[in-house]
Amino acid sequence: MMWDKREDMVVHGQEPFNAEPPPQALAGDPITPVDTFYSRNHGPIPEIDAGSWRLTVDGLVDTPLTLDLSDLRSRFAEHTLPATLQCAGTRRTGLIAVRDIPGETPWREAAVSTATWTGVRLADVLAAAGVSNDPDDDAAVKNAVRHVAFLAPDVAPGPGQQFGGSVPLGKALGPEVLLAWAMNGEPLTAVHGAPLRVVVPGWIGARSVKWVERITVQTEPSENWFQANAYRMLPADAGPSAVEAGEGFSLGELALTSAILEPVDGATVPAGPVTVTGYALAGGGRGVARVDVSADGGATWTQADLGEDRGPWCWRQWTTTTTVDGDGGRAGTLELVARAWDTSAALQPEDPAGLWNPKGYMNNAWPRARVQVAAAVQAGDAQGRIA
Ligand SMILES: Nc1nc2c(c(=O)[nH]1)N[C@H]1C(S)=C(S)[C@@H](COP(=O)(O)O)O[C@H]1N2
Ligand SMILES: [Mo]
Repeated sequence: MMWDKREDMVVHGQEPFNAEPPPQALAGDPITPVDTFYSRNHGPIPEIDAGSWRLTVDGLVDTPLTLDLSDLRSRFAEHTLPATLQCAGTRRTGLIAVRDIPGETPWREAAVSTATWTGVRLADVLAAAGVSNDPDDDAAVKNAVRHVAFLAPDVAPGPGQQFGGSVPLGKALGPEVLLAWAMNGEPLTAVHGAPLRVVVPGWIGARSVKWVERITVQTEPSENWFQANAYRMLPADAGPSAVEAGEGFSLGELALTSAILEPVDGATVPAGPVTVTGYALAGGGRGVARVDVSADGGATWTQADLGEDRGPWCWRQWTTTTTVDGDGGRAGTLELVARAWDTSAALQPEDPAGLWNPKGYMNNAWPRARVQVAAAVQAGDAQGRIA
């Protein structure tokens, strides 16, 4: 497997490299091993010489900076933080089932993963450049006047542009936003952005710019193709092919979502108790408050047990055991459904139909998995086998 990923990755494309793990691989431990972590790329992966690499900080700053890796390590405090990254296209297959979305990667439920990231706070680097973080300015004021844009060297073939994007200054100054050089305690690999990437927890993965080499403070959001034209929520009747810059609205904070990881859609399970597992992720630093699971298509629900809480920037794994009897002991089909609430009491939308959009972003409808229940073992079956 290319780029040091596990053999059973679901590879959507080699060039650019786009891959997600099989859903079951995300169940259990909230921290995703690096070889299992999804990867989303728009162009060729640059292999950057860390020694000659430099980071430029410019724009509306008092003191423009040029920093190498040892400057970053020596001048700023190191921070480590667990955070989930989620691609805005995750679970696009659920929207494609509503209506086809040509030309976009058919991501399933696993274009989302969690790592502990180590690096320095973007806020500290911006402070060194003289960007004020006046506590008397509230976030709204900071966001209204300034944005922090990131630029990387990889050029995507379609738009023929380097990858970039911005976040409002209020977000950029959050203590959770890192310039990271390590992932799960290991140096970043090329595919995940070595030598340095931005990590913007709680926002769409596209803002966590890999291989970052320039950070610019400016009055307007980034005009980079990947922000002005892509990663936008378009009205359902907009033409997907010729998107004008600025059409629709820019995606930013993630929306509350969840997925079923096990059993997978289409699996066969033996009659009796079945363990259902998944993840739930609340965007923007909110927490996951509750997850319900139904084994009868949503007629009745049980509350799942939430896994370890790794803080507001991380997903929560969940699990529950439900008894399936496969239609009174005979083999049958049933539908598992999950639904999550966040700490603002928002509930995921039930139906993906109303969420459909031409680029297929942000499907956060209730996840469903249809499973076959094998007939219960009959008393007197000497083999004791499940049909
Ligand atoms: N330079 C650069 N940064 C990038 C991208 C890219 O193509 N180029 N893809 C973005 C998108 S859309 C996502 S979802 C995340 C994926 O990060 P990963 O490959 O480490 O999982 O990186 C983001 N950062
Ligand atoms: Mo993404």
